[in-house]
Amino acid sequence: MRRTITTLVSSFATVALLTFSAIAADTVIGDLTLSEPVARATPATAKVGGGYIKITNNGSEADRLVSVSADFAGMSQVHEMKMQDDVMKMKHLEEGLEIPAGETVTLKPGGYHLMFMRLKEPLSKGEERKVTLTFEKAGSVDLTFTVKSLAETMEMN
Ligand SMILES: [Cu+2]
Repeated sequence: MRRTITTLVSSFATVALLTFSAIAADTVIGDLTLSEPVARATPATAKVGGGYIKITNNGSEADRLVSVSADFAGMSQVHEMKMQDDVMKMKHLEEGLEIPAGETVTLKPGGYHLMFMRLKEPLSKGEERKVTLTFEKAGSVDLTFTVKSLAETMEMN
């Protein structure tokens, strides 16, 4: 009898742990799995900020991240950053960002990213901010982005 109770208690503890870790769990929408949504903290006077996320397409057809919106920014876009004539340049991906079937596309510093423009207020470390991503096939999804410091976001890979 005592053994049964112990087993019960430990399985309750396991459930509690799983529930707790689910707070930062991946978001699944259609064939896509979205993980580690992070926004970069901004200085008080900054007018732009960046957002990063991992998008995995588990389906058999490509999808496309077509738009992003956030109520803390006047305008949000999907950007690509790359070297052009020895200069790092940012480009608005007007036709969106393709997420090929069976692949993971990572938005991170120095590459693809979400650009929050005309910021209405600074983004501060530790905050959680709602951002909506819209995909051509999977549709729209609201995500909670955790705001991290510049140094923390530079360590992402
Ligand atoms: Cu940008």
